[in-house]
Amino acid sequence: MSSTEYAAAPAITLTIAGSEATGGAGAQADLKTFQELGVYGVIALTCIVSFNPADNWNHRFMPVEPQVIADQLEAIQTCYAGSLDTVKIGMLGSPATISTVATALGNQSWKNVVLDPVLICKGQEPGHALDTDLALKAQILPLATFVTPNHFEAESLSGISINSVEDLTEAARIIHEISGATVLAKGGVRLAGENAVDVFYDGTTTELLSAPKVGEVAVSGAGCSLAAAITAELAKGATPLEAARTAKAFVTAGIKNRVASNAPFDALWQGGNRAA
Ligand code: PXL
Repeated sequence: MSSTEYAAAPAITLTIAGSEATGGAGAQADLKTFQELGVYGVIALTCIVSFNPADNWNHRFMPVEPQVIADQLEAIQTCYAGSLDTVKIGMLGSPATISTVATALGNQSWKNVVLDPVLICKGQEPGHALDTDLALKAQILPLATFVTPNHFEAESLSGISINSVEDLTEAARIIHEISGATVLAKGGVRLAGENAVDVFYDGTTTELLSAPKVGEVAVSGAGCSLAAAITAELAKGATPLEAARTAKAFVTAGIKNRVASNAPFDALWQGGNRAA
């Protein structure tokens, strides 16, 4: 089914993610992407991020109590037992949240577990971020069927430094070996050249997904929307490679039609395809 056709009974698609108040990233981006692509989105909220305009737009980070995260997931998983088999995981933000989410994920079987391995939130205390990285790698990465690291996350997960598409391809291979998951490693604007290049690797197929860069400045919500679009397409039955291609086109259209704000970065518009 193409992304513009809507099923009579939409696929239920869960995101476990944080709120980013200005609407560019996080659960807001996920839900808008799900709606655009014709799946029924539900959210378990893990944290609330508020940019601080008075402090260089750093993130103020407020975790949701682990019990409240567990409660949300209990409600969702009970409501949709038997019909929910696709989940996207975004920002978790703390080791306690990661344990709670890992436990809830273990309570049922899943067809698609799409992990956007959000490792660093600007303004978080670095020691705390390291604990979070280790917990994510130990407890969530092994559950993932599809993982979408950006340049920084791909370096962290693979342990190699990435300065070229060849390096990014090697990192995608290493992350696949570690996790068993299909990998879409994103070069975005971080690698030199005219194109934003992402590398797809599923253990057999390597494919470069390339689109002309739209400026040289990263846009808020691109990573979240890409992973959410992959999630929506997988929920509708696309293959991982088809899902990655559709998601890349969705994000490219969203960046072309981005929303300006007074923050130093624009926000991706999930309705970008409608303007095309
Ligand atoms: O882009 C990563 C991201 C994910 N989730 C939340 C965020 C951000 C970045 O701002 O705030 C909640």
